[in-house]
Amino acid sequence: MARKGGGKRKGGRGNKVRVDLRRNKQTRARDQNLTHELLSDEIAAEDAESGERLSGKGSISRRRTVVGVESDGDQLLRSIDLEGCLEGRVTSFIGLNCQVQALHDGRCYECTIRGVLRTLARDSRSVVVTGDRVLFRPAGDDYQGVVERVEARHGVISRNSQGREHILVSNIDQILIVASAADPDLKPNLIDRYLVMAERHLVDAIVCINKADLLDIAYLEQIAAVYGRIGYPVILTSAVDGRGIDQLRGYLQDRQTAVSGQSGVGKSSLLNVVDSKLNLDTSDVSGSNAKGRHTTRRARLLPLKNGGWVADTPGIRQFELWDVTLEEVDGYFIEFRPFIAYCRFPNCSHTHEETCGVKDAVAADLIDLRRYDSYLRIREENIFVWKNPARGQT
Ligand SMILES: Nc1nc2c(ncn2[C@@H]2O[C@H](COP(=O)(O)OP(=O)(O)OP(=O)(O)O)[C@@H](O)[C@H]2O)c(=O)[nH]1
Ligand SMILES: [Mg+2]
Ligand SMILES: [Zn+2]
Repeated sequence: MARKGGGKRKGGRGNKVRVDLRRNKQTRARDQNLTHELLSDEIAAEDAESGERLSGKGSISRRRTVVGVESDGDQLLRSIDLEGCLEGRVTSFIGLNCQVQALHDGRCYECTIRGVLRTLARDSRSVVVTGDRVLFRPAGDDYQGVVERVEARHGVISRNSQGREHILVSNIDQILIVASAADPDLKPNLIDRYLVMAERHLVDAIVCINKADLLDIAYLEQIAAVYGRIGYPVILTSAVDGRGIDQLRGYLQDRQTAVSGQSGVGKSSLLNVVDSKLNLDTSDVSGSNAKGRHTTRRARLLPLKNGGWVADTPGIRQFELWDVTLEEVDGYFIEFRPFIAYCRFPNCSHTHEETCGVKDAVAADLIDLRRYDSYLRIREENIFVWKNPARGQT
């Protein structure tokens, strides 16, 4: 299906980054290769002359401008001597350490991250994230290691966190957007934001309205029908009475799923019912404002007994979209797409213009009025925060 927006990011090669280079006390060939690959020829040549190498260890010795260290997908991908490295998947990440599961035998390693990866990353929060595929070098006898390379990411769940991209999880096929019928209240606009993000990253989305035991089912079915008509799978679930759980299990089987939504909607509770082995922490929503307690603190990738992986993610307070330009938003409301062709102006914002296919479709009840309102809100609320310097947006 043709998509408006959502194209490749600009930038990548040729970006200049000011970094701290570290003096290396080791002289292994690997580091020489790494230096050569990571830096421009000019700097590599200088390093070779001066006999300096790059390493994650040692004290900071100087600052240099590094050229071309980023590739599409925000990854640092340069070949290094990979002898002795193993392939793995990051199952959780905390501070500067991560847990990596080796692909070949499923063993878990506690890994640090090669210093140069940290140094060159635009945002230290995203050097390595849960779900990443990595090459790591085992070290010591105790299942420890060092992440040497992070493979290109696809299917990320990310948000804007104080002007930076916060990637919650990577390399997923689909997102389960969990909302709750009550406690906390159902917020369809939040579902719509997640859907925009899913469309932006070409990730499949399933809408899950949990705590269906707490509210009139007819009302919930109405909301669910809106998403169903657009083409998104929708499930009404309850971790308490078990409704919808078999269906949910079916959706999760053999897929890589990020489970996201506000704190307290029951993400961890649902996963515990889907697979009792997971045994995730849950806790009551607090007080009269029915806010979640942020029980899940970090994204963790968990294998399901029937096949597939889920990433239980922490509930987030505020979900601001990252790297979605104003002009792209309509393309991410997928039911708008057929009607955009009838707008008079190619850059129609579907707000004030007179001849507008989208507004006509809303008037004719072909587009749900609440979804259209959501579109307007997302445009208005985020008009000042959608900035990705790499894409040259203002
Ligand atoms: N009535 C009802 N309560 C539920 C249901 N699912 C979860 N709860 C309750 O909702 C509260 C929050 O559940 P959690 O599973 O911790 O929510 P979460 O989405 O993982 O929250 P964070 O980890 O903070 O993001 C707990 O008290 C659960 O018992 C449900 O289907 N019905
Ligand atoms: Mg949780
Ligand atoms: Zn229009």
